[in-house]
Amino acid sequence: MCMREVLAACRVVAVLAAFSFGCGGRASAPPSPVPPADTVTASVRDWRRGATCYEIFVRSFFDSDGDGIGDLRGLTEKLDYINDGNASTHRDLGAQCIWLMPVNEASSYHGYDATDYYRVERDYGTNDDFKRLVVEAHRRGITVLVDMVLNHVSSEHPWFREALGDPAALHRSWFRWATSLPAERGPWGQEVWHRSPVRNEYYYGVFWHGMPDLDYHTPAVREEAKKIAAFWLTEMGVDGFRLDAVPYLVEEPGQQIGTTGTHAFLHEYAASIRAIAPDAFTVGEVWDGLDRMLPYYPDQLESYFAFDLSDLLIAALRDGSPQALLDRYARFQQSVPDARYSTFLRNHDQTRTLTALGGDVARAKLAATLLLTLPGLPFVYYGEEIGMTGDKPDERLRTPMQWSSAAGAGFTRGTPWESLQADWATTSVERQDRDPASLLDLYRRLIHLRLDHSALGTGDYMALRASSPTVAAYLRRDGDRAVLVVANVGTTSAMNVTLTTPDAALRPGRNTATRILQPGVASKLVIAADGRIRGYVPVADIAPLETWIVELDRR
Ligand SMILES: [Ca+2]
Ligand SMILES: [Ca+2]
Ligand SMILES: [Ca+2]
Repeated sequence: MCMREVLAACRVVAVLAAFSFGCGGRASAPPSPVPPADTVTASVRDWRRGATCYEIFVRSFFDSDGDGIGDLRGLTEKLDYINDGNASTHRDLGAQCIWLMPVNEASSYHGYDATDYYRVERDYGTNDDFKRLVVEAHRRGITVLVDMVLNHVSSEHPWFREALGDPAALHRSWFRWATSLPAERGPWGQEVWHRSPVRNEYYYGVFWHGMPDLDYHTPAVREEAKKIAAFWLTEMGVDGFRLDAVPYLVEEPGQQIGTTGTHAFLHEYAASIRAIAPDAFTVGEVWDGLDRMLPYYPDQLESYFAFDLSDLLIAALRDGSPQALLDRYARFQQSVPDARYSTFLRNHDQTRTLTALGGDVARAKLAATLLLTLPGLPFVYYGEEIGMTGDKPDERLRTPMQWSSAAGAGFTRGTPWESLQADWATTSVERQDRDPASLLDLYRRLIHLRLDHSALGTGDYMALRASSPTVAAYLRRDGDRAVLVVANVGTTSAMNVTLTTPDAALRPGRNTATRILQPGVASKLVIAADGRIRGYVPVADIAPLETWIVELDRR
């Protein structure tokens, strides 16, 4: 999907015009009555505790048969790279879950335009290949999420072909039609009513003419969406879904984004999933700021991606200024029920992290360190862990995984479906695998650290005031356990930086401060009777882009 361009356009409009008609829309209140907020079951919480997820584009991950296209058997072969299922080994990435971009049969290479929701994309293999992948993932403790695109189908989908050809067709009411061209434009000013190629009429498609929107006012469409979810949960064995473009699901007169109808449908859809699979996890794409995300809680999907935090994290590294990032995390923690938000650096619609950071690996390391020590459920986009690069167009954000310096980057023994990035021979898993200074090694250590330290995995969050504007400092606390992170996002050393909390942070007493990612100790931290941290200097000199992650231990 090309969501990025449209939303980028939206933001420009909003900023330039200083008002936001249409763009982003006015978020409606969630439907009432509201059932109990806590719909997350204990076992769902279990796999999420300290977990990191890994986003995969199957077409680009690993090709098992030499046709140049990544496939499900290839992904199954590479599962040990993601997680080998053995808690005592740390040479795997350690991810506890995978999100697969669409795997259903579709028109386009990316899969966001389904032609058959009940069949795996034939380039990727068969339904049985998918079931074997799920069995092998589960054997390793990996939760499997698949992308689910409900807003629209491909214009090649049989439902739409039939409805287009015959006004009396069974699926006619599954789409929206008009006999004359409506004046209505889309949320970012685009054409949304498209001329039928077969008769004098128009149909609605918010993204483009090749993706007609389904009409969720039609009860049979809502039932079909639930049936598709049931199929993937019970027949195919998945553990949940990443839901594409959820704000656009249900149109109402004069309103296309975040409508009351959309919230009502998400509520109905999530309830139907819970009835089938109480532990299923759902994470939605609401590409907007925190305030526009909040109406999607507490009783719709479990989680949503925090685009705000992603943008602010990249900006903090670019600008050498972390304050806005730290403040926004605090707002997320305060506003989102039970920390039900998902974090990431970049996804398949965005310039890759290393490219966004000007190719500076030290900055990419610090970005990973912040992402994986801050709260939320973090997602890592495949290849990010080795510093793969890529910029628009979309295909270049989704290039084949660079496994080795062998021909085809070890991705295929044939010709890759999309050409490799120019640095494929030097930036690879093989090159970084045994290098303790590599980005890959850092990702592995951080992901395992998050799993092993409950303060990082599930602890609360408190930002500290630092005397230097380039230093990010925060506490993660879980009961008596506490981890302090101090990072210099600037390009010069931060000398004798003092840290302070406005409120009580820890129990009174003396704490040792031991570094947990590298060897080393920071100064002792003495907490006075009021529990505040005052003028604490953990270390005399924090180098540019250096982080101190220290475990505080009360003695
Ligand atoms: Ca293949
Ligand atoms: Ca392992
Ligand atoms: Ca729609």
